[in-house]
Amino acid sequence: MKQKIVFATNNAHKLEEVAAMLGDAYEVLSLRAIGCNEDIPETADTFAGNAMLKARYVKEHYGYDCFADDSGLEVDALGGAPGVYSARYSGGGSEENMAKLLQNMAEENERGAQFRTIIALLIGEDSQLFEGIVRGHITRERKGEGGFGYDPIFVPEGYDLTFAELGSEVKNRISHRAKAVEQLVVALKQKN
Ligand code: ITT
Repeated sequence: MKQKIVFATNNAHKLEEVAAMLGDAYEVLSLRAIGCNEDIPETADTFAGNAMLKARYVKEHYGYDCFADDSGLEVDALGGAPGVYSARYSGGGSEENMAKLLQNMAEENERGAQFRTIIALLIGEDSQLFEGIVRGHITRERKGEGGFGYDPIFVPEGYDLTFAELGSEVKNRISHRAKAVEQLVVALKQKN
């Protein structure tokens, strides 16, 4: 029988990526699937803090074992910004976020950056954190239609194409989220 686990996210792209990574052994339930339609507060100033807030909220209000992902893009030349504020960087959506980032980087030749995710897992009384990082660089213009968020302006190390151009098969193998989900799977297997 498939193991059911709740992923405390409102981001359909994250849900799709993680469900693909976890494969057939797991049924990943969305917040909507458990009747949670609230916007869970993300008031911490670290990925770990926010991931734990989201997971705890679901555990406390809905009683499910669950995991949550807090993630973002950290740009070296911007001192790690937008970081934990990646989703809210411009006050608009992904297009506006990318436009603001490209503008802030217009005069910058040092273009190193990384995506980072922290996954918080709550099972029973236990909590665990898993981290995944993928290094790369910021392009000068947006390229590709796949993925979500900042994918069209991020080229992972060892590739010449953006995550949006590489497509989900490659991204789901090498991304920050893939690295954290690998550890999540090990932990879920141990708990089972
Ligand atoms: P939940 O909090 O409901 O999970 P969210 O989109 O608000 O969804 P975050 O608070 O973790 O998620 O914000 C992460 C933002 O960082 C996300 O909106 C994207 O802009 C960016 N991001 C994270 N992972 C990404 C990825 O794999 N590719 C591109 N952008 C990503």
